[in-house]
Amino acid sequence: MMQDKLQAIQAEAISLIRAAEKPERLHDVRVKYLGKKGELTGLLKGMKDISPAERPKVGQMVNDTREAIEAVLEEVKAGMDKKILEAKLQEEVIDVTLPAQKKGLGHRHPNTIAREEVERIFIGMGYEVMEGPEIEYDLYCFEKLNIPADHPAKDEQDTFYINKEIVLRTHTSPVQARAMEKGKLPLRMIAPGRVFRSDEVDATHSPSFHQIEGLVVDKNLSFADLKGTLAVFAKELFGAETKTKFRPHHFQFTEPSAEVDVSCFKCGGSGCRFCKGTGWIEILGCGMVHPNVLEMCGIDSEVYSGFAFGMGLERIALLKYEIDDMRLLYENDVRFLQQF
Ligand code: 2NL
Repeated sequence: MMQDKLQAIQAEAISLIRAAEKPERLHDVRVKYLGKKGELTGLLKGMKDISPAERPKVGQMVNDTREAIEAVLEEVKAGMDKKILEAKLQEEVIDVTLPAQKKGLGHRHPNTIAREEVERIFIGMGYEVMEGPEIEYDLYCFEKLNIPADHPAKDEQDTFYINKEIVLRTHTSPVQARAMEKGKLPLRMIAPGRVFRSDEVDATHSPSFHQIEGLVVDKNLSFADLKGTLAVFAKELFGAETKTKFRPHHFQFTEPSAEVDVSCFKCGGSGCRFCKGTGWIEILGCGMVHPNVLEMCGIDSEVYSGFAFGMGLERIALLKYEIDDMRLLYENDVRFLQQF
């Protein structure tokens, strides 16, 4: 009787196990037959109705059945696990022969391209590139450049103060004042870098922009040397046909001073939309270094003279690459940057 019952349970359980399609079904079978409230456990609970002499034999039979079901469960489970793993490996296979995803390469900023171009030209003429602090002493930013505390020229540049003596530099001239003070002459240098003015942002202004200034100090330098140098620079930067024009101007640190125009590289000087019909485009300011500046930087102005010039890097970049709004230079939109 008991044996028949057990055999029926075993056959039923095994056929369910064989028919199972996923691990969850196997678990259901385990619970149904071997679990705490399962059928085999139920049989064991009924042992009290069996004569004590029979009990070990029946107990053994129940255990055998349990083990038989267990063995088939394990076997089928192992087969299922293997299949699941194989399917997963198949699905996640990586084709190492597929072409790699291209990494987006960076791009030089138009400001950087323009700065390196200007540097290249002056390095070719024997100039050294020098840098200095963006946070400067008032002394180097104004005083040593012949801009005294109460002078109206200082008003225009009287901008970001850290404290009474320290400012965000308003031009890169202090780099040059420091170089002169070092005393190694003759001096041929350019000073590129970030400068700060309290300007509102618009198409041609920003509170933080870049300058490149140049300075030469030597014996017997004249305005002719300045003119020749900048004429060569303009030809290199805008093309061999470029003409230069010097207009008298005033700067506090140079005397005499001039602003320099180049013939329009778009129309060659006949006048177009680009040069607003004038044929000329202003690119920089310059002059002979004021004797006061030389003296305040420890140079004997009776023995040495110097010339200097300064330009806005953004202005050069906007001109050269025909960009009509300076704000584009600061937005760092790659769709814009990639064009240069
Ligand atoms: C401009 C004009 C200029 C200078 C900068 C200079 C520097 C020293 C001595 C004398 Cl240490 N001069 N720099 C001279 C003339 C003009 O810049 O329009 N810049 C954007």
